Amino acid sequence: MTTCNQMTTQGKDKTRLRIAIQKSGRLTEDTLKLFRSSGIKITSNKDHLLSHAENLPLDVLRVRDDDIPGLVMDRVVDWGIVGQNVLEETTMQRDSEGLYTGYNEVLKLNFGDCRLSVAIPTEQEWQGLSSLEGKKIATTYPHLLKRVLKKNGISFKAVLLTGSVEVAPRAGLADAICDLVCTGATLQSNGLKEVETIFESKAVLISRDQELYPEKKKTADLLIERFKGVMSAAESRYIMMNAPKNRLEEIRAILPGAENPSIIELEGNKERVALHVVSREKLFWETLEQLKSLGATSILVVPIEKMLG
Ligand code: PRT
Ligand code: ZN
Repeated sequence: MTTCNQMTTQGKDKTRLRIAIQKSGRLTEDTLKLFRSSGIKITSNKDHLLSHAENLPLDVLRVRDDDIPGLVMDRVVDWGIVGQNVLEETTMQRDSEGLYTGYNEVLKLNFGDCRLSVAIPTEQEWQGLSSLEGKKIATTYPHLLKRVLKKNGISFKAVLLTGSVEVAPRAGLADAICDLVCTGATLQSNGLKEVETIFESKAVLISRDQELYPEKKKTADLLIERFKGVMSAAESRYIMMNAPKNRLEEIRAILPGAENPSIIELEGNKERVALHVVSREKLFWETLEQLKSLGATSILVVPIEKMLG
């Protein structure tokens, strides 16, 4: 186990980039997957607060997600990966306490998507935010909720809960809730309906509001490029097909986000060519069916593992 002393010493390290990630929760698996895909090998004892990358000057601090914005703002770590919901709420909380709230957003990541919404019991009527006037609302995000309701001139009483917010109305603790929603299944199974989204969120990579030492900056720049490469590869596909020469224009027009394709002659066939292309957008079945109707055959769509440049 890492001691506080060790941590302080590491904090003064001018060469190893230090990043805080969620120890165990909804962001953990995707964060570790992003690291793996970016070639970061970390010693994987998840019970240790601090792990070291084996192949890069990078240290990973595993903490509760709520602590991540503060660690970045207090400059204990260089980088953090956290949901925008927690980041925004913590910023407002720290502001109210007069604490420093500086940070930079480095990258929006392609996971952790959710929304903060108001939900009320299914049988109740909803006439817009004014229905919340004077009501008790259970939430983990009192500042985000207050910001929106204040803007709309609505007063309410926040009931602060850090877990199981969705049971509050049934337990008689609140009239409504304001909680994170992804699929909506949790609300539904608790007899609640989503009535208003007040904040959209995804995971972001943030950095401390201070120039990094040159060696750390080198690691940071390298990782930013790799993270971008991993994310754009995740969306991209390599598409191959044989196509009639006289329909090439139409075929190119329906391929989403495709750069200049390679057109390759087919041995013994003057009317048809092989077409290879990287598409940087999501490809739907409908597009493949359209390609087929334009005479394309042997259509192959292959995922891309890594992409640079
Ligand atoms: O222990 P620690 O404090 O680190 O974790 P935590 O329990 O506070 O957070 P965790 O792991 O639940 O979520 C971490 C982050 O993931 C959140 O701050 C969001 O940025 C993001 N995220 C994305 C979500 C969800 N989707 C989500 N669906 N966080 C929570 N939920 C919960 C929500 O609170 C509700 O209970 O999932 C339930 C709703 O899900 P659906 O799919 O039924 O709508
Ligand atoms: Zn948390």
